[in-house]
Amino acid sequence: MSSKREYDLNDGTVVEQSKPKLQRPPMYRVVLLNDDFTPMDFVIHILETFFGKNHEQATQIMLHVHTRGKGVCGIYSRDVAETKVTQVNDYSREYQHPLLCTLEEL
Ligand code: TYC
Repeated sequence: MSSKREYDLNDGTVVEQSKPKLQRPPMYRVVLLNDDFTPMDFVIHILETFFGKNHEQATQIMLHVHTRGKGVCGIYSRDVAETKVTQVNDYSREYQHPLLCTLEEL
């Protein structure tokens, strides 16, 4: 008996093809965390500058983080997500704000 992936070499030897085992690369949520000190306008500026949000979207995300504790800025490949996290945290520190940005695997 030989299935789609099996080939009989006619001497009883059965060769089985391995199944293709491709996986999509994991994606990551870039998340902002709330704190009591970073000004709301600064968070909105971050969302506009680093995440391409318009003013209305940025305001909504900022308010979501402010009331719920954290919120998603965007979903990216690992490389892009890590770069955004580093850029946002470096930029916040440059302006002496404690704002924290982090990533979560989906
Ligand atoms: N909670 C901050 C304030 O009241 C605003 C804020 C929003 C800070 C979102 C961080 O990720 C944040 N000024």
